[in-house]
Amino acid sequence: MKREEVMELEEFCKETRRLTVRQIASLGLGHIGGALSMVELLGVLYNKCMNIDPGNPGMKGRDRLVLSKGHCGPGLYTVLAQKGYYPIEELYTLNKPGTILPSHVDMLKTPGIDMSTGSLGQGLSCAAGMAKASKIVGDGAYIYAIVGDGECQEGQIWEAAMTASQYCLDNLITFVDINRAQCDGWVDEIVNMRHMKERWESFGFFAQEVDGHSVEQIYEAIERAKETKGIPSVILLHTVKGKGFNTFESLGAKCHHIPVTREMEAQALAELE
Ligand SMILES: Cc1ncc(C[n+]2csc(CCOP(=O)(O)OP(=O)(O)O)c2C)c(N)n1
Ligand SMILES: [Mg+2]
Repeated sequence: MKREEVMELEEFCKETRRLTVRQIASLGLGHIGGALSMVELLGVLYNKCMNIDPGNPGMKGRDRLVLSKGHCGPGLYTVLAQKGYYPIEELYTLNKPGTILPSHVDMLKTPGIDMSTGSLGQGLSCAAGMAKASKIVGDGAYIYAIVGDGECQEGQIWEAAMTASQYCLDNLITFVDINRAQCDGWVDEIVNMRHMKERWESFGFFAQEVDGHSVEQIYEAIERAKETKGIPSVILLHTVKGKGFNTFESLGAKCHHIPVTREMEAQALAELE
């Protein structure tokens, strides 16, 4: 990737972070930690990888993203607004009566959302089904799925992995956001998910590990995944919950679903100036 492209993407991500904080502060609370840890991934997907048309969200043969960790919807809503699926102002209606942006993603409410999620563990099965369907119709689409590291404690993730492997779904690219924290603490201390690469490999995946805040590393890993034929891919992203703001990063494992007051918003945004 050229230096200018990297800088452009990093600028896009900075704006995603600003708008995500503003959005969640407009409601007063939300899942900010896991929304901010996946910003670079979304920036790369929506600017460099996905075959989509914001003017025609239902375009036939489009690539699809399943945000299996559906509680992080606000991060994705920001990127969809930046890409023109709806006006930026919509972000400030987050989870309010009549909104098109509920706290967890809903394909019946939001243009650009292709699967409703929120009950952890289920999204990867949906994505595997979509990837199989795409193979049947032969539309050449890629299906991307984002799962949390805590979410990987759900047995259904591994059922989906077995299915993806069985059906040789090389058009399915799964990302695990390894921000090391879940709802109530550190993943390692609750049910550890160590040896993640080996686990996915043993389920028949091509597994890669990258710095989840490096747009270059993410892009290159996606390119390698696309070149790998006959088996599904997983990209393990090492990330930080609340990334980008000391106000949130410093909360450590407590940076999950938290109050975001106007004072916290001002403090955080001042950090990005
Ligand atoms: C089946 C299910 N059980 C519990 C929850 C409540 N819950 C919401 S977020 C969360 C923690 C998720 O942690 P992780 O997957 O690591 O996501 P991230 O750190 O990226 O926010 C839990 C337990 C849920 N949404 N679904
Ligand atoms: Mg996590």
